[in-house]
Amino acid sequence: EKYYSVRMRSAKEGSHEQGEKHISGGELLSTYNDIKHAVNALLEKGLTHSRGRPDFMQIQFECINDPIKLVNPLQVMTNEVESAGKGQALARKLLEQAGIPRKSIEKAYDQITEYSGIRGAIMLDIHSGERIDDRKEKGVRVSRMDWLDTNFEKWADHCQIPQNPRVKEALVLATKVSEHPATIAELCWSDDPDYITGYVASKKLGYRRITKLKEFGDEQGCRIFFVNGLEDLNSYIHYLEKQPVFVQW
Ligand code: PML
Repeated sequence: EKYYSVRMRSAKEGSHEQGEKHISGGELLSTYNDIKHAVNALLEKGLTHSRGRPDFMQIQFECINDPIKLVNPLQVMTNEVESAGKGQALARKLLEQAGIPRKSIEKAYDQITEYSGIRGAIMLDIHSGERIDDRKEKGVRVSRMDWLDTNFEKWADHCQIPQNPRVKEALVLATKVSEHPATIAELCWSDDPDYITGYVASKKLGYRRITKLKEFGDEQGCRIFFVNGLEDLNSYIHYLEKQPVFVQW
């Protein structure tokens, strides 16, 4: 069956220095008959957001010609922490366990305020700790991935994980990203001021949720992919943006 990538992004007019402010985004894969439903789901998502009311929204769909790759979801574990400080300390420890040299983790954290102003994801080399993508303020937007609701619900039931669309989306993205052999780990937390849980994910460690990685009210999000042995940056970015992936349990 033919599938379509359906994407949404919304933004708000910013101040002169800042340009527009990103509000929200969304990615779905849909059959032709379901496009109406998909567009509506993304419209709903973009209309109500804690980051504010959008002044601008774009929803688009396009057909996918490449075969869709099926991947198993990462295993999920939740770590309860008392404070953002403890959460970030745990995140660093997990990144080290995933195979990133401590020096590079420290270097990444030295730049973290700069990185958290970026809309999409950024890539850091695990040995140098330096940013290696060339996407500046925009970063990279991972796209063309989804998980069919019925299959997700069965999985959530079985693993006793609440059927939260935010967790689903983040897990789908983390699973796709971790599937590429150059990805060593991902570090992420939301730019939603009302949502403070984030995660470290890797093929080796699974999807490790951390219940507090920032304070409520903080609108700085973060999404970093730590990569190793990248032969071709463009083909890695192409995988993230274009390779269609269905998570399937
Ligand atoms: C986001 O909302 O932008 C990212 C959310 C990451 C954490 C989701 C979870 O609770 O597992």
